Amino acid sequence: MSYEKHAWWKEAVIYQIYPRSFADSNGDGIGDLNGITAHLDYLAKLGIDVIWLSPIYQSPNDDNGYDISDYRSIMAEFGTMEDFDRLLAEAHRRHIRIVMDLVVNHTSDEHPWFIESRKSKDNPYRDYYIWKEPTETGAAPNHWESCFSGSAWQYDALTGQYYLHCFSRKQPDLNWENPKVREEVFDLMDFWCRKGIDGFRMDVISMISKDQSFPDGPLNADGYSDMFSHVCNGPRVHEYLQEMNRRVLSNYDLLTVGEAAGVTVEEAKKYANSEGTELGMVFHFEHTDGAANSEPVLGKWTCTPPKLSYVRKILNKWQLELEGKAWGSLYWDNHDQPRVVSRFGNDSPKWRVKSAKMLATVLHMQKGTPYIYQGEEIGMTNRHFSSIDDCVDIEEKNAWQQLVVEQKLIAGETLLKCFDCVGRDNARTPMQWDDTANAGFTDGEPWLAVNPNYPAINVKAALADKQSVFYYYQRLIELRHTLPIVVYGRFEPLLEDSEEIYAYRRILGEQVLIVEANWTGREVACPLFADNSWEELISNYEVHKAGFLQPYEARVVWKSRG
Ligand code: TEU
Ligand code: CA
Repeated sequence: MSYEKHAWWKEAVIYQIYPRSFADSNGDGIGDLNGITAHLDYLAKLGIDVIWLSPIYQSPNDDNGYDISDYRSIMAEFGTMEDFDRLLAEAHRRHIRIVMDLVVNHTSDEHPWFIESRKSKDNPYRDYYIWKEPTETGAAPNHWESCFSGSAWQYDALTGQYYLHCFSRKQPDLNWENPKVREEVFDLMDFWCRKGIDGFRMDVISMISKDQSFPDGPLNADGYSDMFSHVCNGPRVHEYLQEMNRRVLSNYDLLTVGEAAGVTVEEAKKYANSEGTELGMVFHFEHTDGAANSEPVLGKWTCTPPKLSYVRKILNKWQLELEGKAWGSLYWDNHDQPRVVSRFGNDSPKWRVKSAKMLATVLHMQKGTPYIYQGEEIGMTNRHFSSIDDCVDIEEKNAWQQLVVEQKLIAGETLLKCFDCVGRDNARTPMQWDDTANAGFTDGEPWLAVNPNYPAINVKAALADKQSVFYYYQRLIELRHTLPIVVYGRFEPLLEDSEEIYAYRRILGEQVLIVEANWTGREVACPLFADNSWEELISNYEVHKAGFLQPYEARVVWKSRG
């Protein structure tokens, strides 16, 4: 049976670890590398093939490691390079690969390159970053808004210029137009490849080429203009990635996934093209950015869960458009997203397990490489924020300062409710290992409060319950490892107008696999696509009702047409 071009990462299931919140081995309340090593057997039991580590490099942690001050050393709080070498060796011994998070759109302002760059206009490192003169009135070069609120430009009095930071002011953007910057990046990538890592997740890689005219645009109600169309998928981004591929990636057998803010399907066909001249795959954000907010100034801050038709239209489009042209990634959760069972499912005690399994089925039976975020496999949920003091994420704190305190564009309790629904801290509460103090995450004081529902939702309870979300994910992973149709089968949508059922077919040669999932908490009539001759592969119900799907019921059946 001929499949498209084989690659190990097309058949793999990836598990993302946010090290700060995974497991603390030394009682300082902060997760660390030795904590991960101590839990590798758990991940081997789940059956995952790859661990994607969120950044573990030296960082002042303005953005929890996404602000790097030394790419070649391990963050002191996470451990030492010896701890990393041990983690890598222990993971490989269990046939688990390690993918690092490459953050090279920007560095920390405490990186030696930036410390030099800001010293003078003629410093050799000046052009490692993006510096511009003020306007005649002394204002910033344009009205671009940072992803973390406020101006994307920071004035530096020492040399009387502004520098660009698409994220926090402590995350100055690197100037990729400068061939020396590209050289430095390729060199640090090679350093980690020579250590034996197995790939990179590339942070906001779609933003490394900016429109060099830095054009301004119409102002939003908050007085700033959107920068995304001028910094995403820029004029030289594919040139840079093809150079990166030639200089580094093509020398190793790596998984590469680009976190591509603003990527469209058309652009994805370039970033993740089947000829392998750039990256293996990309993350898009169309389904997680959610329905556009009715209040533009609120941007992502909303509590309205996207309707099934909205989510299905997007996921089906990506399935159909990439077919045979590029490889895709599949995810609901990561360290920037709310917990999927709270955002798209139902995290009430009655329906949490059923809806978590339904969501997992919808995603993991699709074509592409699936990503599981720590805790998703046991159905961890969002937590409740009772005050802004509960929040530690820079994106949330800056939004509060601008929208509530300075501009008074939204009431505090309204924005706090939005943090409950979509704030990034939801994904960063410590991993819930058992029902002992702090969910077994630490013997110390956790850096971020543990979700109070940990006594009921934790790994120990999940491993003791054969009907848990954990064993359901384990079975989904096993299906992907054993049935080529799950990896390589062509995707065909079904019931595209339903607001209740997500259904689709996968076809490989004579084999057909059908997925039916009730997205709602109500029993719904479901035209069966399969008679009793079909074999059931997995379901979150043991007993079915012919012609109906029970609340949040998901079923996968298959047969060979031969
Ligand atoms: O995220 C980039 C990005 O687009 C996110 O800021 C996302 O838009 C937002 O958080 C969700 O609404 C990457 C990292 O994943 C994120 O953790 C970092 O804060 C950011 O880049 C800067 O490095
Ligand atoms: Ca620790």
